[in-house]
Amino acid sequence: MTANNEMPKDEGIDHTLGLLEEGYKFILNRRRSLKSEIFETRILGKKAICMSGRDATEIFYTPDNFKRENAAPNRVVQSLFGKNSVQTLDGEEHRNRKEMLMSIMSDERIDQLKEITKQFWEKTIDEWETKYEIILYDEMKEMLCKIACVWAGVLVEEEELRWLAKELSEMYESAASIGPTHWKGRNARNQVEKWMKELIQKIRDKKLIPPEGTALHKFSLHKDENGELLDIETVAVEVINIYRPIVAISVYINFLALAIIEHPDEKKKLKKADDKDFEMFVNEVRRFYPFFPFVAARANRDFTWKDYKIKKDTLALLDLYGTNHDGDIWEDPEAFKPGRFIDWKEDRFTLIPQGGGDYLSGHRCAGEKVTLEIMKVSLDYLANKLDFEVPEQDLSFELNDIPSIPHSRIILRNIRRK
Ligand code: HEM
Ligand code: MYR
Repeated sequence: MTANNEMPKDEGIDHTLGLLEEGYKFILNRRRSLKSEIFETRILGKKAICMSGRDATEIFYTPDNFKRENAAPNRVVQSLFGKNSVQTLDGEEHRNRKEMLMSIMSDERIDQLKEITKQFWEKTIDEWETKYEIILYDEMKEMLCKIACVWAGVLVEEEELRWLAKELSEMYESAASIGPTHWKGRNARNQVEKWMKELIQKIRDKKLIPPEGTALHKFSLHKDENGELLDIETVAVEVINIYRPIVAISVYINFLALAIIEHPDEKKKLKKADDKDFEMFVNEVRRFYPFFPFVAARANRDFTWKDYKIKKDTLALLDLYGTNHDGDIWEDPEAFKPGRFIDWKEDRFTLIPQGGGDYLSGHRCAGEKVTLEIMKVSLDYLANKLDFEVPEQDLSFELNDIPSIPHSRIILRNIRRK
């Protein structure tokens, strides 16, 4: 083979419709039919290469191979990420911004977050015990929004909190939608950014002083690579980058509940679980269930991979869902088996529901530890500390709905502490 090999092609004029129809399996289906971990396609009228699997993930996250400038679709920037957000930065600017984000992720701050999460679970259960039934997804969005507010450093009134939880969830629920749903997300971003900017202005004017070490405190005072304070809009975008995804953990908590409902044998094993057992279960939920489908970047230079030439600026989509379901990496990938992680040698390029590569310096999710810890605490409550009934409902979820959430949002009835 020479480096001039022609890359396998997804024939046809445009495959946006295919993406809408096949959702999370769009890349995986083509990887299988074209028998290649890399292929070319056309989406939204543009040429893109799709990459999947462990080697692809390593290439994608090797520093300087890919850049984020001009990579994410505008609709995703306008709803999910925010303008000039860390997700869209490269080089020194990214390094400085990422350092700011990671400065609130110390072990001590994560331990505080675990404590806050436990306190809110206890409070929320008190409320649930007075109710006939609850919709878990809706309850979790509000509980996680409260947790985010306390952890990030600013308390808000109950009514405002309900509003905030709704707007933040619309941002991630609408990111991949078209039409009115998508506009809901853009509108939500505009509203929350406005609200957040007022809060940050008060902090800068010393009318409000959030506790030291919190996101609001640190980000409001952070200096960029030129030694300047960030503009208020950018601070708002990055604080929202903490609040919004914490609320989004509600989707994973729905999948945790679904997993224990559908796998009672696995639930039983959690009775005497230690941290490692909880982590294995949580990792299998993050591997198995769909959430973030793929990430986008552009080639930062001309290079050759697997004998295919990739030209500078080519748009590339890395398949997160497909890599998590890759039979070359995972034995029996379509089975839900937390036990597969018992001897797992941690690999930054295989379990990639929240991106791959280096946690501190690359674009990998800044909130992966936050997600793991909130999920572990929540799993202990759902599996071990509560009794509930699961009334008849539609627990199914769609692989062509991005993000996918079980249809019933999970209704639990007669909840009692054990
Ligand atoms: C980036 C997924 C939770 C903050 C990402 C990326 C993914 C992801 C796929 C992109 C990786 C890349 O661009 O290569 C998720 C999922 C979550 C979650 C599925 C589950 C709810 C969180 C939480 C936080 C957070 C809880 C904050 C507390 C971020 C930030 C980035 C990011 C700031 C941008 C990192 C960068 O570009 O350097 N996440 N995430 N995420 N996530 Fe998360
Ligand atoms: C977050 O709020 O950052 C975490 C969860 C987001 C899930 C969003 C799912 C839709 C993303 C579509 C992205 C396409 C990227 C090119």
